[in-house]
Amino acid sequence: VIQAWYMDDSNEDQRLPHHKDPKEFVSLEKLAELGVLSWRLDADNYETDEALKKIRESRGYSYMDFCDICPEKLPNYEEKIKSFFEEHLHTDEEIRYCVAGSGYFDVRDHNDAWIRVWVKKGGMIVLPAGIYHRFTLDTDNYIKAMRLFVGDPIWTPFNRPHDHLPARKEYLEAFVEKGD
Ligand code: KMT
Ligand code: NI
Repeated sequence: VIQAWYMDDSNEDQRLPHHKDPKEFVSLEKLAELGVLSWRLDADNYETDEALKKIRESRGYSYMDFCDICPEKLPNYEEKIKSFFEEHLHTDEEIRYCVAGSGYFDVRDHNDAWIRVWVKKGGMIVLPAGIYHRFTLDTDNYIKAMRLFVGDPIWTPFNRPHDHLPARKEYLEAFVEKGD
């Protein structure tokens, strides 16, 4: 339910997979080194799922809502789709649990290369505070994601460059090896 790979650098439709030729996959362990955490959960039973409950309790994810991304349900759809795909960071974790559909969360690696993380039904990911990233739907054009947060949510995106923010500095100190 979660696969990741390095992206090519073509300017084709953002909803296409953008694999390199040959394909270059990225392991979940490598993602974890960048601070990107992931789980596989039972999306048909999220209301009663003990595994989800444990993650929420241990990480303090008290807030929860859903984001349904389709033209009928998301106000200002076209505008939002565009802004999700602007490279940005947040001052807090971005936590998304895909309960239906699928989408691409692109994250920058240590060398500023794009890694495309394909999250499908049952996949949950945490992007750490301060990582540069962006989001797009894939060609299926639909995702329903649970959004989690520690306390009152702050969704503000800071478009790149925002390197002076404490969250950015702390991210680099925590997850980018010295001298890399
Ligand atoms: C974000 O912050 O990029 C989003 O909320 C995208 C939609 S969540 C699948
Ligand atoms: Ni974001």
